[in-house]
Amino acid sequence: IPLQVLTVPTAPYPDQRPGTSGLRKRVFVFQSRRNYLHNFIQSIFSSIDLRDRQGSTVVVGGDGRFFNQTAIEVIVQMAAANGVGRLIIGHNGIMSTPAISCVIRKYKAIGGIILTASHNPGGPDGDFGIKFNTADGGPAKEGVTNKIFQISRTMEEFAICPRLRVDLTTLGRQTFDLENKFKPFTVEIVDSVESYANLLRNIFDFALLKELLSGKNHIKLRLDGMHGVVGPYVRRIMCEELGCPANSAINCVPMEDFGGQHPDPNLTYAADLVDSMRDGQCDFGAAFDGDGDRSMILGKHGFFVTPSDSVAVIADNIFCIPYFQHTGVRGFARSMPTSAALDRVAKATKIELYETPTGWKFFGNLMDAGRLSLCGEESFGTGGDHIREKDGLWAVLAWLSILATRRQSVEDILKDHWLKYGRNYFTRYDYENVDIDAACEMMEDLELMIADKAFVKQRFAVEDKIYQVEKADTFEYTDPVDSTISRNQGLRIIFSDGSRIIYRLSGTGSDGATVRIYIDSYEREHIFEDTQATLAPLATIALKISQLHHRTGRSGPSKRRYISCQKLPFSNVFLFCFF
Ligand code: VG1
Ligand code: CO
Repeated sequence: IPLQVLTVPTAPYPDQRPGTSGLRKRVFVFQSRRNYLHNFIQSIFSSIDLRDRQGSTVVVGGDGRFFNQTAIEVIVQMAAANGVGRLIIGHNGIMSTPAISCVIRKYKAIGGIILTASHNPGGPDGDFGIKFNTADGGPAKEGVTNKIFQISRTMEEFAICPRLRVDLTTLGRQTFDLENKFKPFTVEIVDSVESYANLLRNIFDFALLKELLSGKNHIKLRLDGMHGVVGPYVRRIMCEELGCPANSAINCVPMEDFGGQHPDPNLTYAADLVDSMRDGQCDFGAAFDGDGDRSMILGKHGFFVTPSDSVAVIADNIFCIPYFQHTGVRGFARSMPTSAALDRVAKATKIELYETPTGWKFFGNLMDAGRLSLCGEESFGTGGDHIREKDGLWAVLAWLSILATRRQSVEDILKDHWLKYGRNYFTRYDYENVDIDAACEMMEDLELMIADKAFVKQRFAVEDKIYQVEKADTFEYTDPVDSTISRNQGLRIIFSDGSRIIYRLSGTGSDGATVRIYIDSYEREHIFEDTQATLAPLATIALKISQLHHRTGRSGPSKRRYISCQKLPFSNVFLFCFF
């Protein structure tokens, strides 16, 4: 008997506006508010023109966090009822964000739904999230997310096929007959690791990497999956295919609550990896976030590579990656708060550099227009134009390709880079879960303050240093391809020596507000100093002019972790470990 398609009445919610990357809320919001999930999924489908949706292919997968499975069951029922012809779903409902981007492109899908709150904690008390990616494989652009939000605010009904049940555990095709439909609805459960591995095989020289990782003078790796989605990818690609021993992959079993941790690969939340690298047994380390699109790169003894430096080093050594030997290099890009290390490489190599707002969605147009090959964000996202998402494992293989070609350590490569270009010191302070009104007021007051003409040329003296404001503004971006303007993308104060203080409110939190302060400065000569000490005067200024502590009642950034400097062999490991 054909399955029944129902139209169910519902009431709209006012708060389903997608943030920097999708809708993120506490799990209990999805569980306790009637049809909260259904409403948002219907908004996604309704945002797609019926002609495009009818008979189309859509990809679905998630990072395996709590509620992943429940959400997929609903999405399958709603996709069928909304005219989608074929769903491609990751085995057991699991697929990393970069793999989904790859699969959308491979199957020419009209888009994909990614169930993840990325680096936010999971489990029944954690966060759940839904991202929508479009046909190019990238996060939906603002035009689309605004449309989804508008629809969600007036939602009156949704369509669903309530009796449709899909088996996520068996690879292969399942078909379903629906009432009043000529063609059956198809679900294909795919092994996304294979599609993704195939993509990487065509980008990197796997024979060279295999020699580096398991040949005669092989190096030793430690890869921390942080119980996120990347585990199966690490095991298959790094261990089975490239020959890393099984014990080099740690925390590589995906868990619904990420083992109770933040699956956020930075010095704070991946501190265990950094600690375990201290003994010098391993030459290279990496940690990944929940959905596998970010990674942190470490050298021997836990030598830390900032993401801003990481993308610059990859840019400077880009021809160690065979893919770029074929495609050539079209352009580089970084998000505004990311340090200008990449700019120096772009200038030296005479390659165009774009500065975009925070969020991967801003890179897509440039890539589609053939103007961008490599880009990165300070938040541990790095990637190329092979897909339209940042890609944690890709970044690891990019670094390993450089190591294999140059036969140098991570530390030597980075130090050489600083010697060649000078060094951009960078740090970020996160104040999580602060009062929304206090945060907004602070931003508004700051905006007024820096908009005042008298602010420019103002001088700040801290200890023996004097900083003079050269420029201060609210970052605004005009997309070079379609001229879309994105306003309010963070407040910038730029000093005459090029140092910067940036204030932004995060768009990925689920509770209260998160204030981010980004600080960076450039040094041509003093390149082996301690980051926090070097940036301390600017940090003092940043806190003073915003009165952040006073306004939020905080005495320091979230999850401050003190590491005694003496214990650390390297000067770029910070006093305070935010990252
Ligand atoms: C954060 C990062 C941003 C990143 C975004 C999504 O956004 O700062 O660089 O693109 O997360 O990453 P925000 O608005 O909180 O600063 V992911 O890996 O969470 O999808
Ligand atoms: Co992520």
